[in-house]
Amino acid sequence: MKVAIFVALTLVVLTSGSQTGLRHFKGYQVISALATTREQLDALRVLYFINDYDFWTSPNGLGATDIMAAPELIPQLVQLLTEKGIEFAIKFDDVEKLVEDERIANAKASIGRIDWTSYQPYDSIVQFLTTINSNIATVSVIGQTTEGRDIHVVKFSSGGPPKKSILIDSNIHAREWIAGATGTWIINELLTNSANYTAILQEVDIYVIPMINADGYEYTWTSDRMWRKTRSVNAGSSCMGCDPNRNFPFQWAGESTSSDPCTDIYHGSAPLTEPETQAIDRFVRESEAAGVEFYAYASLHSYSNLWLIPWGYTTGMYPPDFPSLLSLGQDAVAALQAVSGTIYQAGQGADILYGADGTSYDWAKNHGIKYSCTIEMRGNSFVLPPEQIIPNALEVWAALKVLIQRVIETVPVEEDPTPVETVTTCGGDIEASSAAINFQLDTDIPPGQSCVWIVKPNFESTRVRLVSSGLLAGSGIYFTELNTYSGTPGEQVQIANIGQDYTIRGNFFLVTLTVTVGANKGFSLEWYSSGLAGGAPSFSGFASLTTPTGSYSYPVGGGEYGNSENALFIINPALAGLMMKRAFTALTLPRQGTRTLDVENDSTCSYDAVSVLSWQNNQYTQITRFCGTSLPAPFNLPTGLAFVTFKSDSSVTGTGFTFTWA
Ligand code: 0X9
Ligand code: ZN
Repeated sequence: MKVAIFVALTLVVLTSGSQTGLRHFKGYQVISALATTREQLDALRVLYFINDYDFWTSPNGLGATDIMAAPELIPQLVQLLTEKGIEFAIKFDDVEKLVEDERIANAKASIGRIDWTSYQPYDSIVQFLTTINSNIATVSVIGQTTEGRDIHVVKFSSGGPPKKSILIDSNIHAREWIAGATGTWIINELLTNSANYTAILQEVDIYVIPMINADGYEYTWTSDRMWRKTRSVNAGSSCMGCDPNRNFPFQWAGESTSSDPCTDIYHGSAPLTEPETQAIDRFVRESEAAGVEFYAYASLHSYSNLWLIPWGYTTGMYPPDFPSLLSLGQDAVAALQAVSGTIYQAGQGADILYGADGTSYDWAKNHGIKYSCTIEMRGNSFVLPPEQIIPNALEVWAALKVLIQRVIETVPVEEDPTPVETVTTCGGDIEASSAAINFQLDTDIPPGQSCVWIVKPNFESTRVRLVSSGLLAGSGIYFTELNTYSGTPGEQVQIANIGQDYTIRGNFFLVTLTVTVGANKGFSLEWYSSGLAGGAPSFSGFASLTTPTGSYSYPVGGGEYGNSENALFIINPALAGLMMKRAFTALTLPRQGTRTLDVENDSTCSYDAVSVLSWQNNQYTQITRFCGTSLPAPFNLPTGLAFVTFKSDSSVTGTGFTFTWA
């Protein structure tokens, strides 16, 4: 009896906030607000940037957003939601209880003896790492946090020269405790069941950084359970910390992050201001300098049950190999679900969650790490009951094993020794690992002529070489990468010098020949793809429009267009014959029969959009982009060569559009 009382008293001391300076959440609520219109979403975004509330999830697309509000701010939040007609539900009516329950559960568990039935403070994690003694694991320190805590990496390798490598990190965000617990669980799994991983470790090296934001994490234990950022000091502000997942140097400081140090999405005064983000950046670069090639990067976060794929900085933008990343994500979440039925969704980060600039996974992808992802693990809050640590780890590990397997299967391919296909026509659709374009080698090409070839190489890196050319100055051949998901042109290279190698990355190119004045003759060029498999680009609609005047309607045959469409229509009348072409005078979108312009409307056309890109000054320039139901005024396509792209997002459709040219 006495013993029981003693235990109870100890618990009170351990869990009493006032004794330890812990932030209280008495009366704090988490309100889940459902934006069903763009106007409602905009109202939530205004709140998001004001910083009165702690947005546990950010408002971006339509759907639910979790907002934590202090008791005194709840009435005005409720009033605003009601005024805007935003449906809401109280998800947690007392955050204090949520946090307190977790503290009690953890206090019962044996701090210091890490067994994944409780969460562990930083020191306990370090203790676990320092006891590692294994011939497949090496622990090293990759940097120190602002407050001087070591950031560790554990390398798993069967030895020998560097193998294809996978990097997993945890707890970029302090309050996402399940991340660090999963990171250490993975380390323990690889150590204690090493026999199961012998074959894997013959093929790859695995690096795990189990705790990046150690200062923030420690702070969540000692002071504020809902702390997200680092603990750096911001000059000129009393607010501390930077969101490390907005501090990476790709798309840094865009519109979905904040320059206010007091917000939870503060991007820092410059990219990589934080020692924690520097540590990752430096670790990757130094490893690469030592011969390591990272094929995958997985950043563990919580919550929402999502497998996020780049790009995350904005909706509708996709890396060229997005199809292969998406198919991996879908396979990974299927394997995850098979473990105990937990349902995850895989998709582009901004499309399925919200836009976030300067994130680690976008940075990693842009740096060249093929399979880069962010995993938002289980739960409906940052407080996941400790008895779910192991079930969560088991399913996430199943997903990560799919990732590892994909890396094992991902083998760079060498170039073909000679082109496997030869094309001699003005324009064409060339889907091959290599090809030669031999166009009018000995015959004149009339001034004004243009040709567009669609090139789909099967591998991600394409080397182009001009073998011979009779083109005069002013005429040119250009390889323009075109992103099949966003319909936007990427990198463009002019192939001008005979014998020079030009290397360009992507899965889909428009190859454009423009001939201006004089007696041009044709050319011969070859291109070879190599490296990693590209992932087949696909269009939901495609047309090559070569008549001097015409009209084209989409969807062909009427009805509504679908969700997630990406269509491409090339307007190049010169394809019809080798004659001087009339310049376009107008491209209009008239009503045709019962069809009007009808594309989901929003002020920036970021959901569904028709874009027109005209070839001028030797590049494809977007000259208009529209949505809604108001027809744009007619416009000129000065060179007579253009393309129209159409894309739709994952909800709301319309009856499409018609355009004419003359
Ligand atoms: O906002 C973040 O940094 C991540 N979510 S979290 O709740 N763990 O903070 C998500 C970043 C992933 N990318 C995109 N959402 N685009
Ligand atoms: Zn996070």
